[in-house]
Amino acid sequence: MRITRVDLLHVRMTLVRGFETSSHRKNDLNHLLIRVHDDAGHVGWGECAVPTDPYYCPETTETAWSILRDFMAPTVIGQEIDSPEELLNHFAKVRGNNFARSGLEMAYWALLATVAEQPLARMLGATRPAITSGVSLGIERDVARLLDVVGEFVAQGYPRVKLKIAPGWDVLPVAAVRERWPDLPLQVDANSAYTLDHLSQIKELDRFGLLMIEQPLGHDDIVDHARIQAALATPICLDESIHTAEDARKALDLNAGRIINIKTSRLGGLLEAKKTHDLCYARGIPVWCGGMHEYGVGRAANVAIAALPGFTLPGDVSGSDKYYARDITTVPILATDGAIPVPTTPGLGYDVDEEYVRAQTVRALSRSAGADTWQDGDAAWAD
Ligand code: OSB
Ligand code: MG
Repeated sequence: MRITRVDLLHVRMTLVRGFETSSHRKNDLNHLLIRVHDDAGHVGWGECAVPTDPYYCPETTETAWSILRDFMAPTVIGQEIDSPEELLNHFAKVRGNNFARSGLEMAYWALLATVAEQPLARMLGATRPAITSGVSLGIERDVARLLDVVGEFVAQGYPRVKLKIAPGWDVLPVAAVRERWPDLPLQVDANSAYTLDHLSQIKELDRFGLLMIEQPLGHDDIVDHARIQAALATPICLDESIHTAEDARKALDLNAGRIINIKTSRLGGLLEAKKTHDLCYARGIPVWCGGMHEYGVGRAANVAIAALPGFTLPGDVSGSDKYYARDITTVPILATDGAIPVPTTPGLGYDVDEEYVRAQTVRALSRSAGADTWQDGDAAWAD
C-alpha cells in the first residue's frame, strides 16, 4: 500500500490517580498519536506512549515529536510499503528513539490489519481469547493508604498486583500487603533505584514469595543484575535494560534475570516485541506485557500482543478506567474479573473517538505525499 499522509498529534490526558515511582510523580501525560493514511482512504492509528520527562528512558514528548517529524515520518510518506519490516527499513538509520519508532510502526500495523480485514492480534500470531490483566500501583504517602488502594483493585477482581518500590519504601509496604493478602500474586518494580550496595535490603524481599523483582539496578545494566539474580531466590525481571530481542538474548545468556517485561514502546514496536516474545518462548522464559499508561490506542495494541502464547504472566495492561475518566476510544477497554477480551474485529479492534482526541490535542501536524513541509493545525483533521 502507498502511504499518502501522516498526522502527528500531541495529546494530553490527566490520570485518575497521580502515579509515583522511585524517580518522580506524575499526573498528566503527553503521548503522541500518529495516524497514517493509504491511497485507498484507510487509516491506522498508533500511539507513542513516551514519558514527558527523561526519567524512565532518555526520550521525552519533545524528542519523540521532533524525531518523528524530522527523521521518521518523512521517510515513509509517499512510499509504497507492504510490510512492517519494510516500513522500519525506511528509517533504520535512526539510532535508538524506540518510543518514537514504535508509535509510527503501530500506526502502520493498525493500517495493515484494517486493509487485510483481520484483527491485529491474529496478524501478530496471537492465540488467546482474553488476556489476564494486573495492576501497577505507585508509591503512596503511607502504608495505610497503600493498603486501601490495593484493596480497591483486589475488590475489582485484578488477580495480580505490582507495587512500586524505592529505598525507604520497600520491605515495610511489601510486608504489610503480604500480611493482609497472604496468597495474592504480588511483585515489585524498583525502576533502577538500587545498586549492588543495597544487596542485603533486596535479599530481605526474598521472604515474601514475590512473583518477581523488576529492574532493581541500573537502567543500562545487565551485568550486575546477573550478580543480584545469583544471590536471590526471587526471579529478577528486566524492563528498562531491554531495547531489542538481542538485548533479551544477551541478558538471558548472562542469567541477568528469569523473566522479561515486554513493552512495545521500549522495544521500538510490535515486530521487535514479537521477536522478543518468540525468543523467550523458545527458551521457556515467561514474559508479560508492561505498560506506559497507554491511552486506548496503545492499550489496544498491548492487548493484541499480550494474546501471544508466551505471555503466561499477568501484565500491567489494566482497564482504561484505572487510568482515565474518559479514554480516547469510543468504547473503553475494560477488565472484568481481571480479564480483557481480545477483539476479533479487524484492525485495532477499538475505534478512536476523534472528537475527544481533538479536544485533548495540544498541537497537530499533517504532511501529505508530494508536500515538502508539514502543515500546522487543521490539516490533521481533514478527511
Ligand atoms: O516501570 O513499568 C514501569 C509506568 C510508567 C513508566 C514505567 C513503568 C510504569 C508502570 C505502569 O509500571 C504500568 C501501567 O499500568 O501502564
Ligand atoms: Mg518497570
